[in-house]
Amino acid sequence: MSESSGSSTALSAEAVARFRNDGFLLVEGFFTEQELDGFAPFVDAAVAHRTSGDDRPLSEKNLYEQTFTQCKGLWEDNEEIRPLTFHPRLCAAAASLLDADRVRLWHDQALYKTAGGRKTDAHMDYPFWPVDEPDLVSAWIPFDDVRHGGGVMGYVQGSHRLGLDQFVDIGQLRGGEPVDILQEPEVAALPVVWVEAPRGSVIFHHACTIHLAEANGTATTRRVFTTVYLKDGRCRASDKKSFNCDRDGIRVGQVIDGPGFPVAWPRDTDEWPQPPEVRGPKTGFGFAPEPRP
Ligand SMILES: O=C(O)CCC(=O)C(=O)O
Repeated sequence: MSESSGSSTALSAEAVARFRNDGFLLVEGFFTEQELDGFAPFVDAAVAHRTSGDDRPLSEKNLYEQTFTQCKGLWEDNEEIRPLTFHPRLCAAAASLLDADRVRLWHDQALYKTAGGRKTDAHMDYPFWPVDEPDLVSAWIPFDDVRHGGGVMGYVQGSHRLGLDQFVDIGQLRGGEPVDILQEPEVAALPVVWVEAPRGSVIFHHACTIHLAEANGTATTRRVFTTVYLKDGRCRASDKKSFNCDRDGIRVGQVIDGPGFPVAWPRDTDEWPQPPEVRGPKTGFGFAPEPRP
């Protein structure tokens, strides 16, 4: 079952209620063909730029790198991507789902699962992020239809309400597969819902929803862009490494704001946010490199 985003309001009350119950929400027809035709080439170019010089075949990459190519902070060095990251209706939808008057960007990223890319291991996002409350929502935006066999996402329905905070470190797979959180008895009792996502759709998920993805058995890259929004007013909860918090000098207990966390909604100007002056290292996994020539 999916929501259609035909109206000018971001999401219906029924859709918001479904998200609160399930911990995820598929919204079909969120973006037009024209919008996606406009954005996708810029994200493709940004990923190509970030990964240029890395010619290793999949078999020579570590397990994590075989999952997907992750390029974070693309809005910072690609001004053409800002209208997607700060897309007003997307950000308004995030605010509705978070029941927030104001939301900030937590981060954006490309998650490109190349042909033959392995599954995304089941995990929840919140334990990665040093935020005092799990008031964050992700938007998963495919540039093409994502059908079974091609890296479809699965969500453990209602898992965001279990109160779990188990850290499944899918970023450190050098020692092999991580712990399988799906085997935890309270998780195993809940259904995994696989969600095929047509081009134009968005899948939202709560920061505590356990999610995973199939391997990509197709011959083409599963091109996905994601954004994560944070309810305004949340504080840094720990000194767990956070490039963005550290860059903006946000200490434990302080409110998370600053140039790395621009207000995404509501915005009182037509100008897109400007990136922080300090850029991160040029790595696929890291943050913004020097601007593209
Ligand atoms: O795209 C994927 O395979 C995983 C996505 C994910 O983990 C996320 O959006 O938080």
